[in-house]
Amino acid sequence: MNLQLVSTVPFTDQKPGTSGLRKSVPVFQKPHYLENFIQAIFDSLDGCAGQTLVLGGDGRYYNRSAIQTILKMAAANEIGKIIVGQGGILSTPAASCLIRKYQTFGGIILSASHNPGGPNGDFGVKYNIGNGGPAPEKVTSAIFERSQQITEYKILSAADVNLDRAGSFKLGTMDVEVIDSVTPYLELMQSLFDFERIRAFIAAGNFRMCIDSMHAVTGPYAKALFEEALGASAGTVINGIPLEDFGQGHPDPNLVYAKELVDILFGEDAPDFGAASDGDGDRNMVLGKHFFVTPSDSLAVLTANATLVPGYKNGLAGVARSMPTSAAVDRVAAKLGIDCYETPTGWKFFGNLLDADKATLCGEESFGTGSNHVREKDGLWAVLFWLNLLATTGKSVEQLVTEHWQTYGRNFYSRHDYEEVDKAKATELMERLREMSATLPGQQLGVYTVDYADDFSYTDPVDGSISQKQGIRIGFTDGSRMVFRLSGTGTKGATLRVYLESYEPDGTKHQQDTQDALGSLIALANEVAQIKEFTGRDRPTVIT
Ligand code: VG1
Ligand code: CO
Repeated sequence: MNLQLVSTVPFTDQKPGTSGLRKSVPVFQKPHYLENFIQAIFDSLDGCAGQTLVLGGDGRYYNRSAIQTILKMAAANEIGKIIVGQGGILSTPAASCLIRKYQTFGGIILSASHNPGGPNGDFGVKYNIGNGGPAPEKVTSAIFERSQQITEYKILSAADVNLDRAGSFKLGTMDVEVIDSVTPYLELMQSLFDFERIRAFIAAGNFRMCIDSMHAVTGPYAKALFEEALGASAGTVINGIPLEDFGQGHPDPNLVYAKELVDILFGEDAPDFGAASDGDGDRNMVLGKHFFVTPSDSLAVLTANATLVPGYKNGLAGVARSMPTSAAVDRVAAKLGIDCYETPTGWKFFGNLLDADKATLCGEESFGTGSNHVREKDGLWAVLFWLNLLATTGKSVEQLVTEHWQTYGRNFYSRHDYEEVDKAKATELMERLREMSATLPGQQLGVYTVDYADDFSYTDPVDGSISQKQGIRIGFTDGSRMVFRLSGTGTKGATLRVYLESYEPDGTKHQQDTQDALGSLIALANEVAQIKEFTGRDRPTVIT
């Protein structure tokens, strides 16, 4: 085995987005593309020689070969040890769990999350720091800067290693430990939730559920949790075998892409509870019988009832939500007398708040919920949290949510995505809104009066770092709001996201359809942003 120094030139497009570097598989397969980015990570991590890293991915196409490359590069870069998931597989929350459990220097997670997989699908690489969470912007910027100066990378010329069996071996002078991550993840979940109670609730026989792993990474974890540890019947987990192309599906747990599950929960003789997770296992969608829980409401309900769950029985230090997420949780925080933080989109912004114990639960409107047990959002954790609440209260999902609205009022909420639109036009649309925002406050737009309008800027309360241009928000005097931003995870053209929210305190109006309740706001958003003119689309690709 010998060390090779390979000459290379920079790729200009290696700037990480909302969650790591995401590109199509053919881009990652270009000679030196993956290697450059990995070398840039090693080069920008001070003191990583001799240290331990966690490595694994969501099992999508190219995962296995990328892991082999990264192992050989890690050995050549004098990393001390790599803990790698069996078969190269780790869900994102399980990777975070391992980094924390073994107190490693950090970890490399290979995932493009909810983006489709396969030879023409997407792939991604993300670096997580020692707290188990996504690297903050100062680290990702340093990696990008390094990638722009790179002239060579180091790799060991060695045969591929066998990752399918748990065990330890050497690669050059580096230790490699292949582990099954299901057990440590299961143990962490058992430390937070009342498994006995949930088990008894399921065993009583009046409750049925369906968990959709969407052919992605959560299958083995979900089977171990729900069918084995909690005793749900075999077949409770559907699409539970991880496939490299996710069965040609789009592993995004929402009403459009998780159609199979939605049809079951909204069909005849539907089960009482349904949930789905995404490609890498950090997102969740929760459904009741004929009932959809908006992720923003899910965060609010979990917050309001957190003390019913053993892991949170002493209450929460605070909560945090991303800016476009609805303000439903703010109302709960106010009632509980705890702080509520508003961060830019992306889990990396929650890390400091969790580390400093300013927030215990966090959430995003994009089907992401989590807590201080790891530093990533965690899909199965959210499912267990809901099960724990159902078992403890004996109430249905629908009852828990509608009673919540009666107490706090309802934040009607919807996101409209315009996927794969022209990038230059979408940028123009955003620039126009940015310029307009200065003059909007005080103006009358239809029936609405603008209270504030800006491009969201965030100052981290822990380290003072500032993140600007995080999305245009236009708030109205009646408490309703619209937000516009461009996705930082897409790989084709641009994706415009429009977030719409209004508040309804009157309990007799809570049963309206969301799109109807938001109808006039939706029309206004289309008009204000001239969406049709800029995108050429007269309707969104995905509505959630
Ligand atoms: C999207 C979501 C964001 C989430 C991010 C990563 O980002 O909106 O809330 O944190 O995906 O989630 P964007 O920039 O496309 O809006 V995952 O499950 O893809 O790691
Ligand atoms: Co994900």
